[in-house]
Amino acid sequence: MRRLSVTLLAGALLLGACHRVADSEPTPEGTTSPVTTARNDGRTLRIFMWSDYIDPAVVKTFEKSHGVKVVIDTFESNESMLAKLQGGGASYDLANPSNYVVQTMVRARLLQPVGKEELRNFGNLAAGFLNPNFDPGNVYTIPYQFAATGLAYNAGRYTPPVDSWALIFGPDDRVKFALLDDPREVIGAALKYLGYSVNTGRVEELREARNLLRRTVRKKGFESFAGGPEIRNKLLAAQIDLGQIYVGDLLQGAAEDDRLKVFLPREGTTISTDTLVLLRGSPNPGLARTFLNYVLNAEVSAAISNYTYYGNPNRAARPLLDPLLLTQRGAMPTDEDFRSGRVEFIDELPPGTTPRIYDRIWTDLKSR
Ligand code: SPD
Repeated sequence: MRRLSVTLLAGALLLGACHRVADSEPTPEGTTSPVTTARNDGRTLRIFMWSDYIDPAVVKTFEKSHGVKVVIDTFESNESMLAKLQGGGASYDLANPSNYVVQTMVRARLLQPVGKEELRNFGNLAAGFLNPNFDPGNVYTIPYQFAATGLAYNAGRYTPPVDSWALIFGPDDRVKFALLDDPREVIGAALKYLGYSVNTGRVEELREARNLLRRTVRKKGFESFAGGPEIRNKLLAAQIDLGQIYVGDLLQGAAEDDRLKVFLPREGTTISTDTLVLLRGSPNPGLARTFLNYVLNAEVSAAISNYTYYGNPNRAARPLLDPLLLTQRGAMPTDEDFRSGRVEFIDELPPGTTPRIYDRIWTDLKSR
């Protein structure tokens, strides 16, 4: 069931102006293309996206139908994405930030309105994903996909005795583990283990989390900080016992090897919604909006999630989704998880000292 046929898509496409362009191979995902100059020829769409986050067949279909080339460069954390965009030198049309950095991007004047009125398929979105607190009125974002973050293992190598972050943060030093190379996820996991909010601004709680994390990365079993797909690959290769991972990334691996398992630790965990945004410096905003409308199409949206195993915000896509996505093998948070605060959305930290404390904790950990 890993790949929903993209032939479904053919009838769904807007067959717009068909320029003939794609005479060179698309840049493979997982790399950063060397070309950073803007090409405002209306025929090249450049997207900066989380890795392993789109069905390549969907991209190919768009290229063919529109006679354009789509170049996808990838990143592994919001912070690295922001650093690249704020550093200039890269010209993308679309980017893929999580909810909690959207307002940072607005304040940095990196975004322009997506123009939802022009997106015919905008109405396909489920009401719960409209008008979010991080973007009132959906001026700058469309919701793309979402998932909680869990702990994963390869049952062929290791079976966890408990469903707890204690496997990593507790005193046992025999377990070999990797953590996400993602500050809010790592600090958030420590905060949840300690019984605090993932968005806390309390200095005492953050100090406790920092001390716990310092001890954790000094453990013999700590293997590395890595991106989600890299952690999946380490689990597939049985190189580690446990990995902190975005659930969708793990399920992509479980489709290849059903010994890969994931759970949401009992103390609770993080969740975020990833969005698509139109960058202010977009060389091809018209083509970018055509692509946004394309991914909002029910068949396209379902094909993307059926490939990536991430949660899907598109109401019209729901009947076409692999039923597995509705439960993510027990790793989809329930209403009760949200009500009780067990699973918490990562929110933007209020400007001021708190973001600097998180930054300092992260720099401290990474330098050890
Ligand atoms: N490989 C896709 C990863 C998607 C990650 N979602 C957001 C996590 C925010 N910390």
